[in-house]
Amino acid sequence: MRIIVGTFIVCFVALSAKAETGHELWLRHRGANPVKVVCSGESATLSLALHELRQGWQGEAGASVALEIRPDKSIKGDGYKLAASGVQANTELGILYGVYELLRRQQTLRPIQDEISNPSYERRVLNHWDNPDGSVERGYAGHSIFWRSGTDSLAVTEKDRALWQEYGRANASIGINGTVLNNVNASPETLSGESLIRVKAIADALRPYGVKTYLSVKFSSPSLLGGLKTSDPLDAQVVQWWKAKVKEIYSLIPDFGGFLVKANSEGQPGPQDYGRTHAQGANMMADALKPFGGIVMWRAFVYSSEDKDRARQAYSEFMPLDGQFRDNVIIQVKNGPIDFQPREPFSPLFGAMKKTSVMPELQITQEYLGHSIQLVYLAPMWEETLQSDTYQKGPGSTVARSTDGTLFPQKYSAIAGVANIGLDANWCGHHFAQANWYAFGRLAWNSGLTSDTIADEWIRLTFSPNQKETLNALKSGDWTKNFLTPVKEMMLRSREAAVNYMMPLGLHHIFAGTHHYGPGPWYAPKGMRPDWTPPYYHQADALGIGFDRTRAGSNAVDQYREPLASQFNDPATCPEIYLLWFHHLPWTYRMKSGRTLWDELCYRYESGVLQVRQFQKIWDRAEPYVDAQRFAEVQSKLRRHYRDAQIWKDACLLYFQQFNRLPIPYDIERPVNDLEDLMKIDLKWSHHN
Ligand code: GCV
Repeated sequence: MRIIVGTFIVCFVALSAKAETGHELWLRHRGANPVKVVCSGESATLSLALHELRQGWQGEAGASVALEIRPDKSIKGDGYKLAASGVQANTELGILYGVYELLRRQQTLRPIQDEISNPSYERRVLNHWDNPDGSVERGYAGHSIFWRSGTDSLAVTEKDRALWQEYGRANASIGINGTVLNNVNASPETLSGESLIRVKAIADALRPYGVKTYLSVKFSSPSLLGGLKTSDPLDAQVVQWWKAKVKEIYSLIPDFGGFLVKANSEGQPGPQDYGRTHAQGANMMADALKPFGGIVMWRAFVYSSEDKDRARQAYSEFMPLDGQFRDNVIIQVKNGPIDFQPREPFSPLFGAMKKTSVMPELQITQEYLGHSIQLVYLAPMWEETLQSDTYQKGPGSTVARSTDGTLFPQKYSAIAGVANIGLDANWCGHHFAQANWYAFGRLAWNSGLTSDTIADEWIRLTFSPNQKETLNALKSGDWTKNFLTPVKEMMLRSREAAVNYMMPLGLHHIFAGTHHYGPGPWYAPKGMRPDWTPPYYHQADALGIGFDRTRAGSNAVDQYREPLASQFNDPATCPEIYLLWFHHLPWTYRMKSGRTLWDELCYRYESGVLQVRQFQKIWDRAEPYVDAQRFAEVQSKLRRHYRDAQIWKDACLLYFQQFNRLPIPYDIERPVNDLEDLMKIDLKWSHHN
């Protein structure tokens, strides 16, 4: 009889968990205790802080909390001082951030001690690659939350405003304080008068949350929108056009953040079209923005088809310009030298540009990491980049310290993340992709946080049971043991698993063309630029595989500071995770494991696939602790994730085997697909989502 009763209770707990769409993100309502709040001031932002406290207070019922704006030199920018009795800050926004941290501590059952928290980066900015028609470049979560097509596309509705407020709140809760509303492949129409009215409405909705708006601009806007004969940055009329446009923007949005620019990159116009440098182009815009406090985030994502190694190009083009940029220009550099691959060494520009402000650009949207189909937690990848040592000012010159103003004087410090947000009910397409938005914000605030800590917090906030339902489960440690620990383990292993089943040991860019979802190591349509085809990157032939970037090859290694350059140059000292990034090696090359390179590749592909299989088991065991809707949605995605990981392994091993004609080690599971079939299917569209 006892057993029957016990079973009944477990089922009841699981079934009673209310279905959740995921729309509430990590900010789920959980019923609050009454709290008395004393606040030293009144404003829209402070009202939000008060409201959040009253809605979310999980501390002692009837406790008093003081929110106090009082100058304190040890608090920087919008940082805050936290105590059990309240929050102190220099700014209103600091108070709001402190309140979110206070509530987060309560919800994640972590102690509140007297402490100061200051942001690592001053500007923590999302980049939306959203187009004016509402489509999102590399977006996998539905249409844009800012733009739409149709005749009344620019009309602002109450529904729009409500959604933008929810978006502002989510960002504020993790410290994000800026957003670029449109694609870096920008349309000139973004700067039209009608479009700016909509930008103003968005800025108004986001302002109380401390989220500033920025716009991506097309360099040739003076000609395309303004009707001028040229967009030459040194032309007086062009200079005047930008000044007038900037003035118009600030008359509508007095706290506008500034411009993001993709210039002379992938067909976008830029100053080089007029024989000018990136510095001349960026400075012209910076001068227009300066009187209003605006900045220019100028991207270093440039490469041409002529250079023999794409990985070298941003450095070659930007290093000679170091020191030539205005102090309100920040060079925005992708984490790696190529393009957001599952694994890249850090970009050699970090720490190398010493007289110019530099900011990292991370990609939250999973363009190269399984879209919103695969469960891949990206914080370990970002942690890897931010903590990489550039050695540019001696040991300990990490990418984080080289960009946050610690090592080099920067008037502004910033970090950008390409957003994974759309109109899908759960915002990000995959419930676990929300963790990547969350992790970006948390790392931008504190680049020293570990991916483990962030995952722990996120799981607790996103999945912990509602108070009434399973408080007992939480107290008994049951939830921690059976849900938190295994799910966190799955998240922490997921990025390495993806590297393994997609492109281990430093392989990169071997995706099927255009959509970058499935494998396509063979993809090389006639006449296509070689650097847009995978064979350019893997260089497989009968003898070996990998891109030779050593001193005997393209010499990309010498863009790194010693001791890294020599370390990367020698296969014996090059970390194996980057081996085929820097070296072309024989298939029989002996790895540290004792295996040949070919055998090691086979093992890596196999281990990636097996890990995803494990993820399925972990998730299925978690069923009693998750509401039915989110459980089923994640379960279904994991099934496809596994199938697609298997396809990655089969496609890559069978394709590379054509060159080396070596057997796949016999203790490895045999491929279950034929190469000729795999070469015909388009993985992205061959399944239902
Ligand atoms: C917005 C890659 C992506 C493009 C993207 C580009 C960029 O090439 O595939 O979609 O364009 O990077 O970052 O500018």
